[in-house]
Amino acid sequence: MYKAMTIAGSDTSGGAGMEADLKTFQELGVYGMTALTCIVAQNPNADWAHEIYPIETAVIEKQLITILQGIGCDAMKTGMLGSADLVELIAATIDKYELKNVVIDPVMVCKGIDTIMVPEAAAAIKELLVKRALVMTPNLLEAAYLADMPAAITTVEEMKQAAAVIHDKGCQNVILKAGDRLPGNDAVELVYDGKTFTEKRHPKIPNSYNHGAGCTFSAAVTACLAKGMAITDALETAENFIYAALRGSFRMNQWSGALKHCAWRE
Ligand code: PXL
Repeated sequence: MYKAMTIAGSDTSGGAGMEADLKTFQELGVYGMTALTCIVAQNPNADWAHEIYPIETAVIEKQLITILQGIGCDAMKTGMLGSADLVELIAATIDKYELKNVVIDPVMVCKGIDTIMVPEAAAAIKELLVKRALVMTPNLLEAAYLADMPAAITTVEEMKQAAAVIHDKGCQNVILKAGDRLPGNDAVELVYDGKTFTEKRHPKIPNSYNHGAGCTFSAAVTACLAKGMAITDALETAENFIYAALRGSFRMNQWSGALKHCAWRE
């Protein structure tokens, strides 16, 4: 049995965070384990405001020991990391256990809010996790931050510039997700492995809900790496998985919808 670990927050609504990661691991036939970093509750009496309740770093360390010392894993990913302390712990853990299949989803922003949520954690990710990542999956905002670009990324050319800088900082494979944020009919992903820029395009899916799409995509890459797939094959599978989940996405309530994680089987 191949095993994957996610270090992520709980999205109580079930669409993103460790819930998305576990569903994705399960769908792809990989045994999932979690080190929980925070609990996010959505408030239906306050317009679905996301309330974040962090878990103490010492408790996260205990969970990492359970998984890594007690069991072992074939690949890992990170999601919502709320403090610089936690990022430092994760960097030290990657080194201590010599983890190789490391997928860093640099969750820094939440939908609708285009500012970095916890600046100290984001700075620590830039300093400590970029260079330890086999794969990183930033969105446009996160990529601009990680690449020290002064303005928002609005073109594929700027995506390439950002990917090159993030690669120079040590991340071996950068997957920059524009999602539906660039103009035009296509959702674009740019992959850079230090040699070649590969632009991947899929038609935007009208009326889909993409809450949790970033978590799900990076979890699918992680599951595929855990199974020993090469990076290019892992990306291909993750793309098929996420686009099926988006096509099957459904409305949860007036604020949000969710992906259909089992759609790829249909
Ligand atoms: O999609 C980003 C994200 C990651 N992790 C958790 C979340 C969210 C967004 O809501 O709740 C736990």
